Amino acid sequence: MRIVIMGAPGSGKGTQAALIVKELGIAHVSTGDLLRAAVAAGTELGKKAKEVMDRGELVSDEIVLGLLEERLSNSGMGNGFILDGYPRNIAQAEALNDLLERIGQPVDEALQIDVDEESVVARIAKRAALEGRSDDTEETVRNRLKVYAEQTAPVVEYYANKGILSRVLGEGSIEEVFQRIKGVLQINSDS
Ligand code: B4P
Repeated sequence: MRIVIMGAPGSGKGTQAALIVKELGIAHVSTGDLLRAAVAAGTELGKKAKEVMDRGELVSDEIVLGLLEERLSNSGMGNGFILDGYPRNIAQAEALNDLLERIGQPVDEALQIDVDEESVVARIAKRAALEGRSDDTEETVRNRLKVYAEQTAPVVEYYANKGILSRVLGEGSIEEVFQRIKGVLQINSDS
């Protein structure tokens, strides 16, 4: 199964992607994690990315596509994958479509997690207190939400037009959201 998971910052996409990966035995490909790894490694790319991430903006399409191509060419993709945090604008959606067509592995499912802004702000404030991620400050989060509305929300329409979009309510506990996702993906872990 090849899945794209989408949602506003704090909607729970990284959290739910990790649970889906465990259930289906597919690979978890998070562009946010790939970027944070580059930042932690102190590479030139990481230094450039950190400045952009700390402002709550999107890192350049070219950099992110390069990281993604590298990751998808690694082993461990045999059972499929879930893309978490990519695509984040229409140009990335089109680049992804071309890339996956080229390797004969098109996306089967696009999953959008819907959460209202108040919940998102509260969740990220909690994570900021626990983890201290440098892009979780109130000002940056506000900008991330703005960038999401302007650039990422149209990607939902892109997958709706392809006929592969499902929407899931992201309110409630992590487990409740996961049960909804399992329903949509028709995962039956009791069988
Ligand atoms: P990401 O790493 O994708 O960060 P995110 O949008 O905050 O989502 P994340 O997956 O981490 O959080 P989640 O909602 O699961 O991106 C970070 C930055 O990297 C971007 O701003 C951008 O600069 C850059 N970037 C990444 N991909 C890019 C791309 N393709 N192009 C360009 N730039 C890119 O969870 C948030 C919190 O909520 C967690 O603490 C979690 O525990 C909690 N939570 C989850 N579900 C919950 C629930 N049901 N109830 C209560 N809390 C819940």
